[in-house]
Amino acid sequence: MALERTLSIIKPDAVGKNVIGAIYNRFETAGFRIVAAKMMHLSTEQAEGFYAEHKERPFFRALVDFMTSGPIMVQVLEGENAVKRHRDIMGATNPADALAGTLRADYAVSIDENATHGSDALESAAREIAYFFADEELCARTR
Ligand code: IDP
Repeated sequence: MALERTLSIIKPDAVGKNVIGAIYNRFETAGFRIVAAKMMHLSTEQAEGFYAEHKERPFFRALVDFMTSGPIMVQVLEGENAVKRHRDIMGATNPADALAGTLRADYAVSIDENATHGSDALESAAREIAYFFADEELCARTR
């Protein structure tokens, strides 16, 4: 297995529920190391840019409105097979389909407000990490 980095977002609904620490605990328990993190309140332009691949989808405007409705926590997780393992920890996009014990089963209420984001492939992880963090903001976790 390869050491990978993936982009994680705790979305406005989960930040509003005050479960940042609970979610970080899941990440650390799973063996991920957080190598960068920041709280942000996205502008409309930032949210539109991040989700540009979805701009023709019917839910795009609602998604941008939701993602700008409050602060988010953005972090880079590092670990073995991080992209896929983080997606497994999050659970299905629609919380109604998410397996018990996943973040979306525990913290999301609907497909529109589904608590977390995670990169879906190594290529998108690299692009999404660069969208939010400069190279020098990524910290080596060697201890
Ligand atoms: P993902 O977040 O599980 O990778 P994507 O298909 O990339 O799912 O969609 C991005 C986000 O857009 C989802 O997390 C969800 O918030 C929203 N979304 C996706 N599909 C729908 C839908 O059918 N209705 C409403 N919102 C959706």
